[in-house]
Amino acid sequence: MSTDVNAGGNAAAFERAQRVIPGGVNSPVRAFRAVGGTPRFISRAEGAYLWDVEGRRYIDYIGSWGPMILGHGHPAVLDAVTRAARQGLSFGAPTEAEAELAEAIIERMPTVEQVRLVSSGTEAAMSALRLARGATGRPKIIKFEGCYHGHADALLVKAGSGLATFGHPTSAGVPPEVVQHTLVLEYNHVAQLEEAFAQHGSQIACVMIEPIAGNMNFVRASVPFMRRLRELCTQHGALLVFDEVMTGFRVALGGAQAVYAGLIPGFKPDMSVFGKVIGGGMPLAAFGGTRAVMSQLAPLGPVYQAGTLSGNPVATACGLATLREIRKPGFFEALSARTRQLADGLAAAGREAGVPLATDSEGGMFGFFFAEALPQNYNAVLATDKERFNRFFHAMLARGVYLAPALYEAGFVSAAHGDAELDATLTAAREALKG
Ligand code: KE4
Repeated sequence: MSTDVNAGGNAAAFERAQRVIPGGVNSPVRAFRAVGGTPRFISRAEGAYLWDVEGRRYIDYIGSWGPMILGHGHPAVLDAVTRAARQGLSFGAPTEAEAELAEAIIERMPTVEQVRLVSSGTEAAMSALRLARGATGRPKIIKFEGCYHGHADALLVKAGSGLATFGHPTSAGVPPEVVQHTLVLEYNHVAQLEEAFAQHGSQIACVMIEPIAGNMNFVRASVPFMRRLRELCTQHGALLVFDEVMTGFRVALGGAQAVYAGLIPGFKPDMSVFGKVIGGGMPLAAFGGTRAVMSQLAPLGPVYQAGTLSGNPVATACGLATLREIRKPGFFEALSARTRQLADGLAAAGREAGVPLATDSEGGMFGFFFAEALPQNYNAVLATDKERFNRFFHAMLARGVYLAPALYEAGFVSAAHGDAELDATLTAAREALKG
């Protein structure tokens, strides 16, 4: 069996993969089904760049969907990972590095007193959900249309038929009774929040939210909405769970909760979910909260949660090396400025071309929509020009710029993206928008 997939390029690699892996991918978004065409099979990455198996180079704005905030192959990260690997890949026993990483997370997230390390954002969100239910003794949860918290059954839910009715599964294989306690509301809709708490307040264990929704491309929770959400959770004894898998250590060193604490005096979530950046590209995520809530977890308390590779020493070393770099003075200021420069440059290119193009960014995360204004909820995102997005995606890919292959995904800039990469990106965008 040939192992040299370079011979036939991306198409041959895709053909081969589809024979042995469903859809040829290990995560659906990678298959390019939202934008069409053949996915690029990556052979290597360095700095701000990816190379595919045909040797084509791309400026990378996916960054593994967020983790690669330093860029690919940062020397300090590679050194830490190599050294850790030589000490041992996995022990199934505690290591000091896990406490060090927990300390590093807590140091930057003052609302978090303790964290549990796991291996994926799905696992972290699922565990946070179980913990919220266990800590409150309540069954019901609220999530929002357009927010994604991984693929745990209870979170694969779309809005019910009427206001404040319970959700329906978004996936086959999820029995309706599994999601009967999941209420799905419209993002940024204060009246629906009021109604849901009025009807179910004493039964609601938690509200889980992406504070800046990167799974709707880039939609911010409004300040009035977030303020009211905090008030209602406090009033009814529900836990406010910030899913910061994407925004944590990405939109600011202190995550989106730092952004909202700057906008709403005294604001803080009750629990937080992290991933992506804290693993630096390796399988590592976490969930955390107050000591009182976290102490409900096994082995201390009645809420069970476990994992063979949780806190894996190599992944932990990768995450620690990454966090050491991003907390250096000036790191986030430079990354934020660079990302804002990109977002503003894309908007300017839209204006020059006479194309409605709304953009936004926070820290090292950005989004853009072919629309006159930034959408405020999922339905508004659906109403943006998807066909134009897909044409733009392919026009940019052909010019060596790799954007997220789906309208509903955010983009990510790394510290390795410099003037040359931004200039090339904006030149490509001006050309692509003429099409
Ligand atoms: P993972 O299980 O994929 O590590 O994390 C799930 C998750 C949880 N919460 C948020 C806010 C997330 O964005 C994610 C995963 N993000 C997607 C990108 N939209 C990962 C890419 C993929 O599914 O392949």
